[in-house]
Amino acid sequence: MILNKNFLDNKSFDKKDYNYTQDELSPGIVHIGVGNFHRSHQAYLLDALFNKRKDLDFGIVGAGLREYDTFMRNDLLKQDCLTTLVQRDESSTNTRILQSMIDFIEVDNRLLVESLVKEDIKIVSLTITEGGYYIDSYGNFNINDEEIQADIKNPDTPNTAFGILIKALKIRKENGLKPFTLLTCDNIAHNGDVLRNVMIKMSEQIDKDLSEYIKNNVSCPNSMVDRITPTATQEDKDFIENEYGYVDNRPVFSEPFIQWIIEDKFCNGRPALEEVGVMFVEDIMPYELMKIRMLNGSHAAISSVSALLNIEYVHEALEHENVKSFLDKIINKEVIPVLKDIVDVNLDEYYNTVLTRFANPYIKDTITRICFDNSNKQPKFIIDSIKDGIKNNVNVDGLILACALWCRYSTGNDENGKELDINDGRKDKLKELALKAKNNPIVFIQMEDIYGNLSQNEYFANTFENFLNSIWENGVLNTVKNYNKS
Ligand code: CS2
Repeated sequence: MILNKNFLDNKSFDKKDYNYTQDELSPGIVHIGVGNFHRSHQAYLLDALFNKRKDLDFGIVGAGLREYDTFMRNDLLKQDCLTTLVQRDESSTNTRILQSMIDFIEVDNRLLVESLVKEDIKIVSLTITEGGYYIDSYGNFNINDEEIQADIKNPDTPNTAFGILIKALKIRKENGLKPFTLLTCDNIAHNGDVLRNVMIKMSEQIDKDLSEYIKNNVSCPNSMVDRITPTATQEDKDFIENEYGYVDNRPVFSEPFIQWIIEDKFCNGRPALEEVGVMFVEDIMPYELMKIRMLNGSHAAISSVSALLNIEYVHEALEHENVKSFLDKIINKEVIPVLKDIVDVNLDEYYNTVLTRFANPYIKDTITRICFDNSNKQPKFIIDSIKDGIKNNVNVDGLILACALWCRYSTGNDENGKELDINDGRKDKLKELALKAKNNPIVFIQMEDIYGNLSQNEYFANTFENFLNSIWENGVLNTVKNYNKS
């Protein structure tokens, strides 16, 4: 039996814990990019709020633009848009059926625009990945990108998320409706400002008045989102079937930890998420820097070395003495010193929490997941820390070693010749350059779209070269050990 609306007939679930039904919700949020993270995070928190019988007019409608979204939509519609969320650590397994999503728009750009112009939609939230914002390595919007240009030339038949949002805002304006808030939930520093900039720059090329209107009326709050959410495995699906007797084709397994901090700028109302622990602040910058550089930065720092050492899970990476020391040294000596004057939080404590979360073996977070799309993650999670470290005269050798390890990883094979499962849109280019870099290291860091002009920095270029040479001559483990000892 597939999960469905009558799930409360299942004896495993207690009616007392479910204080609302999907039928009581009405659509208020369209979410673009319904993956695991959206469901473990935003959908979970809204479910908690609805369960307090608050703001039932903020039901989530799922949406997407890619083929992946069609599969997700088909699966979710078969189970009435419900999601089983299992939160796990060593002391607890907490299962809840989330009902906060009530529909999923067909993956068709025209239909998406139609949904976005409905008066009830007050917020459009997005998880479209770090690479989805067309920003270059200098942090600028790449307006010359082909897809963006195509939407600028044909604004009535847009294909990018931003073209679609601009068209919808235009129609709302013409129809005298309030605009929606654009709430990005991607791990990018100043994510709201980045999105706002894309919307303004792109609409300027389409319709100047509309662009002014967007600038003055649409809010794009910055936010910091956090919950580690690996992809569920077949074993996880089996767990649900064996434990509860139904099939969820899209269950979500996450850690118990959750955090969402948002700037309180909503142009068309918002749900009272503070009632379920969301923090609303005036300035998000310190929190996002802390999270992106320390948590995502830690993932990015250990990703390639762990893959090269044949480590399967994040918790196992932390059990590996040399990987753990490598990470400790990077965070304590290279990342925290740059952040400590900016962030008014105890960063040592924060790092300890990160380590405890990474050590959770019950969520089985894979090294493959944290290696995914590294070419979009390295710039935001590692290279920004390098640039700031250099500016502040902080030694960033370990972060540069992480770059050299990523270069070695990008060759596609480990030291035993085993093929690495590289999942990156730029995989072929990376491989070509990584192989060339064996004899000529600089070619890898000359990838301007990733490293900006860092290759012209003598310290960066020399250190990268020395580490890469050492990796090829002395091996991955010895190079890391030498850095740890230095
Ligand atoms: C991870 C994130 O993608 C990654 O490499 O660092 O997915 C991380 O697990 C989340 O941002 C946690 O909030």
